[in-house]
Amino acid sequence: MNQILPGTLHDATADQLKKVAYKRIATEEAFCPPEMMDIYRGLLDDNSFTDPGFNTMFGFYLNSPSLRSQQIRDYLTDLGDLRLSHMDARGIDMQVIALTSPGVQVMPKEQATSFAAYANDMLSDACKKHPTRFAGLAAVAPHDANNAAKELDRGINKLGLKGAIIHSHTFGEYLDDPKFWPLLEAAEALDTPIYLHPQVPSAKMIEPFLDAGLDGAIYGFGVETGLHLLRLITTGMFDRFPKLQVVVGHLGEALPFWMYRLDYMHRAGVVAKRYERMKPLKGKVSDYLRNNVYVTTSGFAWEPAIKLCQDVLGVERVLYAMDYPYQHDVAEVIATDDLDLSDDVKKMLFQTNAEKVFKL
Ligand code: 1DF
Ligand code: MN
Repeated sequence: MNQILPGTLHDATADQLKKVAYKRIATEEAFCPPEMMDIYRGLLDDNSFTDPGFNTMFGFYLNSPSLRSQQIRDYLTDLGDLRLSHMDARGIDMQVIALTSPGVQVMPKEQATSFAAYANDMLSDACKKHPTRFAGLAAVAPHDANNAAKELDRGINKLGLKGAIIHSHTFGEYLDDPKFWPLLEAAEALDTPIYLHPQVPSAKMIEPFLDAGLDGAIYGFGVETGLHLLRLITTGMFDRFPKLQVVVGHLGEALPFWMYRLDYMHRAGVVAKRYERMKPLKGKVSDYLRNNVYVTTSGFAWEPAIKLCQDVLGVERVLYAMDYPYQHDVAEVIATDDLDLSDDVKKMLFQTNAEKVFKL
């Protein structure tokens, strides 16, 4: 399979899509209420809010005259015909939609809590209007964890949403901090997955990424989010919440590739009692990756990496995702259709794994 570069294969068209024996369910798709664009504009203009990651990301998407920013602004805010027409043109039967990164996690606590509820109502309405095309994940404000737990319950049980979206760190803090545990506990009790989606690295981490332009989706996102997932494992969050399931995009943000070394060096660290926070776990790092983590193919229409994940995690743990509207080439859909996999495994990848994980 050849690598797909933006601009080269945008030319593939919908008529090149094959008729396939599965539904294509894309599981990491983003939206942004127009009101959140306004809040983000306010943050950009607020001199007392100085998150370098947010400023570079939304300085670009809100202010750049580039075609990419203009289109992404238009596509993000639509939950109707424009989105549906793009799905049709790319052969996507259903999107699992979530508030775009960083969601409410850059807002002050109270605003974050109320805006999450507002966005969830909006997304739930769109899903009810198009029940065969849209499913949604609930936004929550991790920095108000008790209310986040309540909002997740409302999202699942009242609004019909299918999981929680969390955009990695919240003001530089990670979900293994006990202050966030009520949210992990709620997700486990509700038997609903947390989608741990990337965010730009926090102020503490971003400097050497930013000065080379590597802070965003090219690499900083993956480093930040892979680190977050690994912290959840090594700090024992899955021993504490053994049924918790976390969905991670971009093929697990590289952790499946690292699996052997993570097991080896984690054990070396534990045996040597080198770190206070690296305690023995019930299982190996790889056991948690196989039992508590699902990965999606967002941004990775690439056979060697998809096959590695299926190999080391199991075919039931790898789900298709597109990453609309940040990456949505029909050529990538065709490439994923054309993977050298059995019909059964392809149907799991595109359809049935997502149906099980998100209870669609
Ligand atoms: C980008 C990509 C930005 C993704 C995102 O949120 C995002 C990007 C602001 O390409 O700048 O969520 N993504 O998931 O691929
Ligand atoms: Mn994404």
